[in-house]
Amino acid sequence: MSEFLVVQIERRIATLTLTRPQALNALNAAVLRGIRLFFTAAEHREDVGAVIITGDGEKAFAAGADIAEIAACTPAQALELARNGQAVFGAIERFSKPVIAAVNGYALGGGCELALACHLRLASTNAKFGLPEAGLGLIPGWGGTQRLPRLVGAGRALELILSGKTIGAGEALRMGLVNAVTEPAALLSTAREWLSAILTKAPLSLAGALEAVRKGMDQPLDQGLETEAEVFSRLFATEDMREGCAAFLEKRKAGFKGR
Ligand code: CO8
Repeated sequence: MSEFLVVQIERRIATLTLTRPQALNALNAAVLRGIRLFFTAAEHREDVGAVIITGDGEKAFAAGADIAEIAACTPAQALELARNGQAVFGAIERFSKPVIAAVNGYALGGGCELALACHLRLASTNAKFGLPEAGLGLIPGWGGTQRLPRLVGAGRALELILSGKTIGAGEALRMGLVNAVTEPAALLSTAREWLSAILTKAPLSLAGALEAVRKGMDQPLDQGLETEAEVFSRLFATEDMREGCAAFLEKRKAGFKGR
């Protein structure tokens, strides 16, 4: 997959760890390729029901795109790099199973954009977020100018993008950039607890909810409601919907099969 990624799968939760700590897990072409390969394969793997993305070491989730790799790019090469990274992060966003970023340190530039492409974000108390690209003569190029305003509003997004400042986990929580903050030692166990609870739900409901929210974010309200109705009605053709409702009525635990 990539020499800079490690995957562990336990009880249907895959943990994808960026392992380039000597460069603070900076995202070079090999790392991006590995992430793309992982998500392409994991979409069809029955032993993967959800994913955690985290960084090796105590210092960084990912300190951004590899600056050494992008520094010499021409505009045409930069366009290709931007589109490639956007496609990889888009594959995470469109993944049909829940993905949590477990942010264990610096999440800067492309690292912050990687976290933004995940469905949920959990930060340790030592996490630091920022989009410092303007200080490099750049702007965010892997979705930061689009996903951050959708998540926290244009004003707060521009505050981070224009200033390039780094914020801590507490401020990230207050502005809605992350879902929750934990002690560093509890980061992965908390992410696993969240996902274990989520994985008790019907898999097609999880996929449908991810689809409806993702599509609806880019649609006017009336179209978003149509998307919701379409996904909602589609679930009535599933065995799991019959099972879930029957289990409730029979006062027993549902046994979902993902169909
Ligand atoms: N790229 C390459 N190497 C990096 C990066 C990076 N983004 N970040 C850190 N490193 C390397 C350092 O060069 C250093 O290597 P070495 O030991 O060989 O000198 C090692 O990691 C450790 O880093 P520091 O010594 O700098 O560690 P500090 O604790 O002093 O500082 C910081 C930590 C504050 C995180 C600091 O490393 C830093 O500022 N890093 C860069 C952060 C940044 O600017 N990120 C944004 C990059 S641009 C981007 O992400 C654009 C995304 C869109 C791309 C679109 C395609 C064109």
